[in-house]
Amino acid sequence: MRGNKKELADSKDKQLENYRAHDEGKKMTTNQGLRVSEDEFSLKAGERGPTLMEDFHFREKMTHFDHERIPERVVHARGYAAHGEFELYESMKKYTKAKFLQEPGSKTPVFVRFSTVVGSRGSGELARDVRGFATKFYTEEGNYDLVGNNIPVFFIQDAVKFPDLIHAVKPEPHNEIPQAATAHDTFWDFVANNQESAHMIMWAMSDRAIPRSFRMMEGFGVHTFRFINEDGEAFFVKFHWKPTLGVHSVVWDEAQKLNGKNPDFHRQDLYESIECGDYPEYELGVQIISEKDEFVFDFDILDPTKIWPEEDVPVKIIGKMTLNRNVDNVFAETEQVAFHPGNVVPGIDFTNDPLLQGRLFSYTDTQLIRLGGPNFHELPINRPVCPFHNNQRDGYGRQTINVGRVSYHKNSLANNTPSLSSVDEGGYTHYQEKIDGRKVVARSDSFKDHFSHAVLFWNSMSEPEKEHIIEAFSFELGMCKEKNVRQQVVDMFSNVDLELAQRVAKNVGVQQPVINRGPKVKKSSPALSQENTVKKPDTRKIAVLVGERFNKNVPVIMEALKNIGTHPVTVGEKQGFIKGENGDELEVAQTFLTGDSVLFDSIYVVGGEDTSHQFFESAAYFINEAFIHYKPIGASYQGRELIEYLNLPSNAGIVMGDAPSEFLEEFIKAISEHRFWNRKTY
Ligand code: HDE
Repeated sequence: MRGNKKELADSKDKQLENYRAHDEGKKMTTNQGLRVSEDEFSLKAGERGPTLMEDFHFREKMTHFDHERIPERVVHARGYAAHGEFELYESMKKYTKAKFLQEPGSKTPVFVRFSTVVGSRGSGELARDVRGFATKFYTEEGNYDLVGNNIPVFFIQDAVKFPDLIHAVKPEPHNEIPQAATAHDTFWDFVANNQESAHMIMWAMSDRAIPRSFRMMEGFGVHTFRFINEDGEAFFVKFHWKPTLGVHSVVWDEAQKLNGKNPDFHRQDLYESIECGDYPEYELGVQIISEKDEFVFDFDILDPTKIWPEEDVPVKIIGKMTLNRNVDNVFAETEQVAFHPGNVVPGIDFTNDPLLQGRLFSYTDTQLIRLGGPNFHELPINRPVCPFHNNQRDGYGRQTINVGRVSYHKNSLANNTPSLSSVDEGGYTHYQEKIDGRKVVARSDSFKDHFSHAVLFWNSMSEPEKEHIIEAFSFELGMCKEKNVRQQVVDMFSNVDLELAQRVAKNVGVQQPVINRGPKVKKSSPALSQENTVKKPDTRKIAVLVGERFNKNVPVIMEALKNIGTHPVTVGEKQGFIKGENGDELEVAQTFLTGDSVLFDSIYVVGGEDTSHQFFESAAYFINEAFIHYKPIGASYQGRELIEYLNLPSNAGIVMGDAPSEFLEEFIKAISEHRFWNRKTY
């Protein structure tokens, strides 16, 4: 397909339209097209008699139902996806010939699936875990998949260890406990005995592992890939997605409560944001290292447990992805999408990162069992938007009807077609890297430093982030029953920071290490700290606690909050309408039973003149929760009295005021801040 810009941007949606079925208003039929006259009672021998085998409608309906489930993904089972488009800002011609990265302003349709790694398909979404961030670009040269995570490094350096890592982190096999959690003995036993995981563990214990929203997390390609330009020149490249809303997280207590209050919190947030036009946006960045600089760094640039510090290798922003359409059907699209880091286009190639090399095998292999055969590329969500022709044939569920008798290469009967493409015609050629070595089962010496970047990460954290990491380690190890495992992990992380290890040791009842044998790294990377991220109020959800005879300014303030792009939601005692002091009405969207402080970014307490004691009790619970989670709290009118009555131990992030414009200015600033870590909560 060599269409114009607009056509390319719409091409995936148009293609999917051919497969959509609109059942509403139609007659019910069997899968054979036969109209159905009865769908409530099966065919029986007499009204109270047994069901008859000849009831083909019953048999078909039940058989289909019996086969509805497919195996969940062995990792990343719990996920949610959306459609969108990627727009290029700046041509990458100098570095790559990939067509979708040539012309500024060009748009490519994309499909993105976010996921947790460890839990089953129905698990809570606020697990402390890595998040998958997989993007399929439907380019005119075929599908390009950037199958990344929200953490830029990985636990292991060689794919051969992946099954071990996953066996260790999944629920323990003798009792299948715990679900969607790393806080158990086998995981931490793996960590202590496979110390290449040190850097990744620092990230996993940080706030990055409990994101506020899929819309507020970064994505990383993790591996070092290769760009190749028209002249055949190659560059090393790392990919980054940077959310325009910044990188934000929840606190651990909140995450645990959210899993109960709303285990769908992240998918609902994504779904509703797209439905209401708050389209999530991520800028695509690349870090590029030229081939001649391969060995100038004090780490191996192919090691997936290392980052390329942004201060040393700047991230060049080259385009923006906008997610603007929810799926029509979660199974057909989100569940059946098949990503593969090996789906590349001319101008993008692999490196010898041994983790990446192993992934190139695993993804097709897993799709074969998960999607039931070799034809999963024909599923609508997986089809490229450009034509595809080859001599592959048959297999379960084959849909394409290949016409003609030739299904082999080379041939004379079909003029030797499908024919091959030269490089100039877009034929893919692998980069001709020169390799000289012996076949060995080994790890390169340059991969043997496991702690320098773990220390770099620790050095880059702000004080509150460090506290959160210490708490996370203390929670996770605190859940391990084997003292020996706790001790080994504490000893391991004394190589990162002695105080970190000592404080965790104290919390989990093991001996405090006394020496740091780790590398002496002084460097830090400010880009790693969430303290330095983008802070704005956009799309934040505010619970407005409101009661009967509310102040006349309340609707005015709510309107103003809406106008700046936040989402105020009324929370009260009962659903239905309440009246203001001047007769205005407000509809209560959520009650104290259905809503909860953890579901909101901030709360605004206004109350009313006729609120009951029960209202005050429930509102006090909301306020206390928001307070211990460091959230901005606003209060006006009767709400101020309540805050004063509660006598909270700190007023950081608490904005009080009755005059709408002054109050709003301060409150909006507080909402942008997201959390007030300097608040004393005891
Ligand atoms: Fe994956 N990974 N992975 N992974 N991965 C899968 O493929 C695997 C790794 C990632 O939303 C599986 O279709 C191996 C790194 C994402 O559908 C499987 C290794 C990164 C997703 C698989 C890794 C990822 C997967 C399971 C070590 C970040 C979800 C189901 C060498 C760069 C994609 C599937 C989606 C899924 C194998 C490591 C990202 C089994 C062997 C590193 C986002 O094939």
